[in-house]
Amino acid sequence: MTTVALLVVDVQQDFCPGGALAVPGGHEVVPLINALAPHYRDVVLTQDWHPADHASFASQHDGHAPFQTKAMHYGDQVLWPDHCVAGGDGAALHPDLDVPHAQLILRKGGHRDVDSYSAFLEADRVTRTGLDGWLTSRGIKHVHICGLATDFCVAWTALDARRFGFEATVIEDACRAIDLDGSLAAAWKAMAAAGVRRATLADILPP
Ligand code: VGL
Ligand code: ZN
Repeated sequence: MTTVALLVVDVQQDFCPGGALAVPGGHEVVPLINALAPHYRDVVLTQDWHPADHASFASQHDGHAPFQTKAMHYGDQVLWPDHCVAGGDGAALHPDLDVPHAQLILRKGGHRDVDSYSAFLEADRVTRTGLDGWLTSRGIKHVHICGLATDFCVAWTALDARRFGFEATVIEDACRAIDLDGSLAAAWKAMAAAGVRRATLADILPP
């Protein structure tokens, strides 16, 4: 599958049980991704990677609690518990993730005032991470996406993959969701409208 890259989104300690922003069952994707990744020549791992005073943290906004929404200069932002602080244990990849041939680890969300769910574009919808160029320069036309969380970073990455002209397929059983106020259903709806395809591991792995 030389023109298909695998994007492994945010399989980090803080998104797994015991972490600061634990996604239910988040750790369960690890063995599935370990089985999937050897089937791809090009694998990208992403890490949510925020400064300690990041604007997406509720702790930075007086009178706001985690999971409330606040209007920011770039649009509405869900405020999160402090998570994935650059260099901290919570930002580390899950220790059992075993993808030694991954050639790019892309860190996103490093600008204090703007979040970046997507691995392609920050939440201002203008600032690029450079992933589109990395993929294009390797001849990649299609991305398969897995990881955490389905309804935030996976979905935004899949939508932006389409925006940049890639085919995009979410491997749904290798993802887990936060599901905040219907966010999971909304994410699947938006992805379907944008032409993101859905697959399962069984569609991809040889029997
Ligand atoms: C994510 C919320 C905040 C994710 C990252 O990886 O889906 N969600 N930061
Ligand atoms: Zn984050």
